[in-house]
Amino acid sequence: MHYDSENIFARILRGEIPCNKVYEDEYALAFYDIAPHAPTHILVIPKGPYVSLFDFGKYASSEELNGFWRAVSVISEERNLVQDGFRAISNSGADAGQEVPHFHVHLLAGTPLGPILS
Ligand code: DGP
Repeated sequence: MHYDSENIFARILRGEIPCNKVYEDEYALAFYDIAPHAPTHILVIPKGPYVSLFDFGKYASSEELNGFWRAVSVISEERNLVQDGFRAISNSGADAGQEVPHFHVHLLAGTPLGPILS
């Protein structure tokens, strides 16, 4: 796994670039996407240096995995995404169009999102 420590989310984690923070704990940081695709569009990223969903699942410790996914649920509940529903997406690699090489989960909500697989 090659991790570019100058990617934009690494810089946000180090506080070098501001973000509109939604949530932070030991394992995860969440903030609003700069170019939202839904009324609510939150990005959740792990604190550790993982490029993609694949790398996160392969290399993160059980504690990091648990902490990150627990944070996703905490955020979903705190931001009232659960009742009406939300979509979680992670683009992994070139064919998925991943732009930022630090694993992240998009949480989209606030409107009927339509079918994604057809
Ligand atoms: P992806 O294509 O899955 O790698 O999505 C990257 C997302 O990151 C994209 O929706 C736009 C968002 N993004 C890129 N740069 C910044 C930034 O500097 N701040 C914030 N808040 N979001 C960013």
